[in-house]
Amino acid sequence: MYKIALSFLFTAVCAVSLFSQEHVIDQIGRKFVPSQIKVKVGDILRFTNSDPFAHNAYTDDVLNEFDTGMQNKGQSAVVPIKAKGTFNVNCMIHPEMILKVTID
Ligand SMILES: [Cu+2]
Repeated sequence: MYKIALSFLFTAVCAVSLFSQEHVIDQIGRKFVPSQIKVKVGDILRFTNSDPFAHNAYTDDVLNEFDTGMQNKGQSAVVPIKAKGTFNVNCMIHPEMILKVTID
């Protein structure tokens, strides 16, 4: 029974990883790194903060709207990609921070 459960879990993990990919975007030196990214619907963006001060990531895009809230050093936030298109992500604390996301 244990082996069956384990193989089911393994299959489920493989299936998810086939269809959904996680993309890590670091917030470091008051920049999103990388500053441009190409993703697919169903993928996940993980925003990490390597700076010693707070950041935020948000977009006003109608179809993919999100706001990670305040992220302190070392914190990360996960955001799902819901629809095709292109949009910019900004940090409300540092308006010069821009990430361009292209979804196909
Ligand atoms: Cu910032």
